[in-house]
Formats: sequence, C-alpha cells, structure tokens
Amino acid sequence: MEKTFIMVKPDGVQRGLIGEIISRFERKGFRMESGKLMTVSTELAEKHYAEHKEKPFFGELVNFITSGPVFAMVWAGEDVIATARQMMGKTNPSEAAPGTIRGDYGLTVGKNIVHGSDSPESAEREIQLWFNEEELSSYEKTIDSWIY
Ligand code: IDP
Repeated sequence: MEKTFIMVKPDGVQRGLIGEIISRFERKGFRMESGKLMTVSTELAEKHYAEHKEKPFFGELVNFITSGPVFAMVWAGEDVIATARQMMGKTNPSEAAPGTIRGDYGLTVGKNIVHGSDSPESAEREIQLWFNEEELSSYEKTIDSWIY
C-alpha cells in the first residue's frame, strides 16, 4: 500500500486544525500509520526543505517550521500521495480550490497549514527523515474490504 508523509504546520496546530485535517483523511478512507506532535530542530527543517535551499524564502520557511510544534504523520492507502495533494490544494491558498484544506483555511503561501509529499521518492525520503523504525507501523483495518 502506498504511503505518504503529511504534516500539520505550526499555523495549523495553533489554529486547532489537527483534528479537522486528520478527520478529512480518515473519512476519505486513508489509514494513519504513525503520528506525533513535535518541535522541529533547525537541522531537521533544513534537511526537509533542502530542495529550496537557494530560494529567497528558505530562511523564512525554516524559521516558520521551527517556530512551534507540528503534527507529523504517515498515511497509507491507494494513490495516497497524489490524492492527499489534491485534498490539500495548491501551494498558494489564494489559488487553492474551495473544499481543499488550503482553500478552506489558508490565506498566504507562507502559512499554508499543511505539508504533503509530492512524489513517491519524496514520500520515502521524508518518512525516513521524520520517523525512526520503532515509530513506523503497518496494519490492516477490517473496514478496508468495504473501501477497496
Ligand atoms: P508544497 O508545500 O505545496 O509542496 P513547495 O513548492 O514545495 O510547495 O514549497 C514548500 C513550502 O514553501 C510551501 O508549502 C510554502 O509554505 C513555502 N513557500 C513556497 N513558496 C513561497 C514563497 O514564495 N514565499 C514564502 N513561502 C513559500
């Protein structure tokens, strides 16, 4: 089963949206396999956003993601990577469609509530980066036969 890394960013945590975001993925039929509230170190933030190192907003991005706790998760399900990105909406909330997480709750690109891996390679890299072996679990739900 495909897996992806989803994170409620500090703005989403402060605004009380952890439950709402979990709920949307749960109701869709996806399965949470790991989840933790944590404060992000500068080192982890810089590794996570390494592809944006040269961008002018990199410093701001690292400062923001380390500014307060985040809720980090692994979600599993068929096509979860692409589907979760659809459910999150476009990076800039002003362009994200209503009904998406960013479209419903965000206003600016710097504070866009949620992160989700953008490819199978990123998902694998990010899951390894954010979770250690003991924190990763894989299980089945009896409801799965009604979803698939
Ligand atoms: P994604 O989160 O939708 O995958 P990316 O292009 O990978 O989008 O950018 C990572 C994060 O960097 C975005 O979620 C957003 O919070 C932030 N970001 C992207 N562009 C800008 C910008 O122009 N100014 C400030 N922050 C930005």
